[in-house]
Amino acid sequence: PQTIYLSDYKVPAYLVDTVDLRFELFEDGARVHSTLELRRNPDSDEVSAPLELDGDSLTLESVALDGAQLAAGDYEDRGDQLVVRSVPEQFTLTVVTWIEPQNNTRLEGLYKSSGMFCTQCEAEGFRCITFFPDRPDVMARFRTRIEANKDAYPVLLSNGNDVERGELENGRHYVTWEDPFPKPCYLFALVAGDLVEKRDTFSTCSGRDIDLRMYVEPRNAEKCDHAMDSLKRSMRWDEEVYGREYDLDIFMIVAVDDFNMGAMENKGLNIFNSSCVLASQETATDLAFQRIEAIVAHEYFHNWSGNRVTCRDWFQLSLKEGFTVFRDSQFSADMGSPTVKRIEDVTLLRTAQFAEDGGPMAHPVRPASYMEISNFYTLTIYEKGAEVVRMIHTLLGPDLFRKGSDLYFERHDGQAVTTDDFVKAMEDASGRDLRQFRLWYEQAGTPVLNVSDDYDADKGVYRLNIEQSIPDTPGQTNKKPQHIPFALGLLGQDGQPLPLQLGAGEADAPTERVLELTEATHLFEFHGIESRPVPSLLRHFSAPVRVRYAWSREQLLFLMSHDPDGFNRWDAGQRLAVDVIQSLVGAPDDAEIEPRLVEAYRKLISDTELDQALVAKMLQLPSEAYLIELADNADVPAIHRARDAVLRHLAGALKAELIACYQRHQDGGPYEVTPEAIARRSLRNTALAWLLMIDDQEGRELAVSQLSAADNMTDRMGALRALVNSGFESDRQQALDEFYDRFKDDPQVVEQWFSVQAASDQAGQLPDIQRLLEHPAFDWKNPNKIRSVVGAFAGQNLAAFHNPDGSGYEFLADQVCRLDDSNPQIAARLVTPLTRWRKFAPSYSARMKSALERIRDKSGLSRDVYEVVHKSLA
Ligand code: DPP
Ligand code: ZN
Repeated sequence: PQTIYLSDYKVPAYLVDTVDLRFELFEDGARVHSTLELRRNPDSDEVSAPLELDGDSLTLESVALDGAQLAAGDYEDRGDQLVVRSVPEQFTLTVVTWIEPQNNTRLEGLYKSSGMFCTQCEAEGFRCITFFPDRPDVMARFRTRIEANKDAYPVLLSNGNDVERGELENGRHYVTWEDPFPKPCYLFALVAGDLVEKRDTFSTCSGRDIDLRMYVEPRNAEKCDHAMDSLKRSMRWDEEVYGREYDLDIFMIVAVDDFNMGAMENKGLNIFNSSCVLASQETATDLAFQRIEAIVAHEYFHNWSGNRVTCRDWFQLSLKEGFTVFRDSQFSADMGSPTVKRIEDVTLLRTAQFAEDGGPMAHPVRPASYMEISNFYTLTIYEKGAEVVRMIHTLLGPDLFRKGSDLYFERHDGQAVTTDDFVKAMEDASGRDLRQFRLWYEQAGTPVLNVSDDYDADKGVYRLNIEQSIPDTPGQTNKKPQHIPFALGLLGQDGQPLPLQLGAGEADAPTERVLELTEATHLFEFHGIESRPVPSLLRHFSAPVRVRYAWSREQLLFLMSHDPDGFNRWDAGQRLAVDVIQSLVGAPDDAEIEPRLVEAYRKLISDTELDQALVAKMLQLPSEAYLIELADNADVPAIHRARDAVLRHLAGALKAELIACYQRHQDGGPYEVTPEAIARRSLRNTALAWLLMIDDQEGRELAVSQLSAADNMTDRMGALRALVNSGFESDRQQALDEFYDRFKDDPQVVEQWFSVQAASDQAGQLPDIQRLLEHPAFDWKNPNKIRSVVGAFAGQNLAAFHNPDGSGYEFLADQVCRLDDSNPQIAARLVTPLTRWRKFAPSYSARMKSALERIRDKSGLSRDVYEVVHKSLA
């Protein structure tokens, strides 16, 4: 496969003004009539370039230029391109293609999912529908007529407004849609199916009424309310916080079961993976409720950050994704607890994005090259990209940031632009110089800050020395220092925040500052400090960096109970737990476990003053994945044993407190999805999980009765998970069987049922996983099922996946090879755990490498998997 470089970017040779599409949908295929109004791009210097349109898996039926059919010699069908050598300055091209949505297992372009037709065009799916300049900087106005059998497909949807509908012969009908906003073809969407409609309205800030509609399969009719409410909250929030009003008169959301991604922001017609939009108290956990709210918001926010202003090319993907993730995370913070949301975001970033940034697929937020763009929908583009925008927000402050975003939207509305244009707007609106800051977009790798300090009691001066370095990543060495906002505070011995005087005698010094690091080393002196302070570093995780500082356990315990920054309180607890667990890896079974950790947790569990949502987060031990990320030469089974030993020790020592906590948080009232209620359920289910870790009889009884009494999925799943992970084998099996029996007709719940087993070290050993793959509810064509079994096993059941005999690796390689032919995007994602082979102890890493080599040697490997495997082995 070919590598595509950012430095080769050229403006398109031809522009498309309008696209007129007519879809004839049948059971054995679809005929697509496309009429394009094209003209040469005056900004292109390729004055005599032939017209080249992208295509993929298309059967070409005819081509006409300005109404005259072209003869075979007048054009060339190269399969992946349709080339017309000589065309006038301005012309109409009509292309008819035949496609087979019913056989489309890649789920790119037009395909069928549970009997309905739907599309996924980002990034390069539109070329699987018709020949077209499939690049985001070609923006056109679309008109789409859909024709299908009326009984089977009563609902026919596309982008924009429905302008015409009517009956056709043979029981067929049609609807025509017109989208007044020019858009790139990746935002095109079409849906045809037998769907029920849920309606609502939203009044915008300027008083326009927007028609909101959700389309779902009839069995899901009762699972739309949460998404609809989330949509209205998002629309209001975007008006209030960013001054962005919705533009069309109608906004539609469709749920489909088979979907490669989470959701897609097609103009006026968002298409969602069912698992990211459908929810009811009975079937969705609190986590799912929160995820749905965030994803609905994310896709809605794209209407401005993505659709009105889009990307010039796919190297700029983070322009829309980083900014939109930042926006949705601000929104979620406003809807719930900002501290808890920050903890969740940082957990994901530090566990998974840092791992990506330290691995063979490391790439900058704005990559310089790729083979297959689908492989670049990554944590770096999304999550690190959002952190980069957050740092601009921190450096500018909220008011100047808002000025900058206003300028960005005003200046670039209707354009396809670059990350540089975004930064430029922020610079122009604020007057700040962000030249050095731009390195965040260009340099890959997670910066490391080595922090050391000393205290001069005679002078009352506390010195902080900060050294910055950025590790090498594939293709990048000797990196330049980046511009890093570093928020900090200092705590006095009594736990009080100290004024941070950078000059001696500075009056009214603040107790928190954002230091700006721009050099390889900095020395900061804080004056008027009367005794050695405890530093609270990188508050709110003000930059996506690793901080190394020799914290003592005393300091961490102190921060855990005194830091006014809730995020850093949590972080101190995590660091302490990491330190304790790390010291036990490979230690004898009877090694002593830090008694102060037990006391700290005892205090936490019984703390009814502190925000209970924060307590719930603080009680979660660092995950195995995070411990692996922090380790060199990781021995996963040893890490797993050490973490388990700590968990069991805590559970044993704190049994009385856990039971009291469980009882204190028994919910009397009706089910609610508020931050307080979510925290209560989370605390109760954590207590239960811990009790079952030590096979406690009382815990077992609580779990069994919670399972039968629960009126919501969070509690049901909490009890089921606790039993599945316990040693009570017969309860486990009975609970799983009854659960399945009750929910077998609900795919979203069956997915949870699969993953609770696949992720469990008790119920998810390799033979169990093999059995799940044979289960009648498993479906190789459905990405969610694959993720909930194969993905959960390799990504969450880490000790089983890293079985020393290498069987987990071979299993994953088999599944990747099997999927490579049918759905390469999903296959390439599944490879991820193997790509990290260099992280692990030699005997593991050799086996991982050989599994990768086996995938590499498969014949007819897709471009998607090829890129990931070759880069990982390089
Ligand atoms: N653009 C989508 C999203 O992230 C991904 N398909 O919302
Ligand atoms: Zn997005």
